[in-house]
Amino acid sequence: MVYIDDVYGIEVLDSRGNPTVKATVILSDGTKASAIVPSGASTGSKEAIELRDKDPKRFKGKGVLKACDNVGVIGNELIGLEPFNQTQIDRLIQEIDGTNNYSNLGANASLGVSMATARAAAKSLGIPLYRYIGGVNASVLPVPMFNVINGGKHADNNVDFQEYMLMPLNFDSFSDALRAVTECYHSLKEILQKSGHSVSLGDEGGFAPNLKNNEEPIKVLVEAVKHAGYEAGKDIAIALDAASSEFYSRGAYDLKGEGRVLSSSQMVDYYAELCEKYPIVSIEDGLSENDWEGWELLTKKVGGKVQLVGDDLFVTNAAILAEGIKKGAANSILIKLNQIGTVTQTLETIRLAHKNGYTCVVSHRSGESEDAFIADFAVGVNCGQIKTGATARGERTAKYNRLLEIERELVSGEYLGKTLFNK
Ligand code: 2PG
Ligand code: MG
Repeated sequence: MVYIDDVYGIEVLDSRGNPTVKATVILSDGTKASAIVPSGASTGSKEAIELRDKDPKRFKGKGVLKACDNVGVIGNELIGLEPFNQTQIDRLIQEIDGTNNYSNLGANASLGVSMATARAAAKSLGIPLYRYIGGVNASVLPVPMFNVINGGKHADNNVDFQEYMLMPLNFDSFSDALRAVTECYHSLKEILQKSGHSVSLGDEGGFAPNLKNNEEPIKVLVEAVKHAGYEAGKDIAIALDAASSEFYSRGAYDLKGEGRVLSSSQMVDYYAELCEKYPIVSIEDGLSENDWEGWELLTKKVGGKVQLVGDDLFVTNAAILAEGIKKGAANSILIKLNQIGTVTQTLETIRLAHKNGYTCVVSHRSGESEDAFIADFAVGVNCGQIKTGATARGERTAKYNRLLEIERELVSGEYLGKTLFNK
């Protein structure tokens, strides 16, 4: 029998230079595997708790030494157990914490152990992580939501919407699709440079120029797609993450970059208008996590033809997603493991979404690391979409490069871009 022999956590750094948890699991057969937990900037208020030390003398209070200790606390209860029953391990982690949002031990501790255990189990069996997660069924390479213009909390510019993304649809393989959007990224850089804009990068590898308003980046993207030799709407479509909870205050949407404040229904009309004018196939967090009525309205108005993704709204939480399903809010969910705290709970949320016809988009956080767990995870759950930034900055390319390797391994892996939005 192979069992868990040792578990420990160390404090490492994420892509913003903030400390984060790296958990390591060692098995009795000598297998050693680690996982690094990511961290968000525009977080949903109901996310599982990220434990920070709050010691002002270290990393301006952002240290995670307590969470690293808690990796050991969880580990003590796991030693002697087989690593292959992920559900049992994750249930135990939930029990040890004893709350429903990891406010005791921290979701950075729980998730670190959960991911490192899955990785150790796969390694011990000699199979890739995506195969361990998805079994023989794991075969779909995800369509990237490729974030090329960053605004909101992820950049130092005047753009209110957080993410302007390209989705390569009309391609036969993941590698062709990735090449195409990367070519658009380079075209975009040229266009921005020519018009005198900054090409400094935001947190997720996209450019962060100051532009006239929130529509301007969409126009520039359409131009970049054309410049790279592709057809916007046919080959490559556009996706947005407004992350609007960040600019929702006192019941309205304060578009500071445009100097206007919109009501919820005006915001819905604004999106409907943008979808008429541009080839937009997906909008994430178009409305605030506290504006359920707005979500219902938007879903009624454009949900028939546009993917509406709940991120801050659902926080990868099955109970909150169930509410949304009942209300008819959104038709898709963003999947971030650290919003909920374990691999098993994440898989439960994905099952609930799929059962109810909601699509799932596996996602990075704006604070990331070289860990490419989500690349394997997206293939393992066959969800068909991944959001992991631009092909710049090593923590983003780590995921794309891992997917390229998986594509090679799968040989007959499917890329479903052509059918994703035309079933
Ligand atoms: C989002 C994410 C990732 P953050 O809002 O979707 O792009 O950002 O990790 O800052 O929450
Ligand atoms: Mg988001």
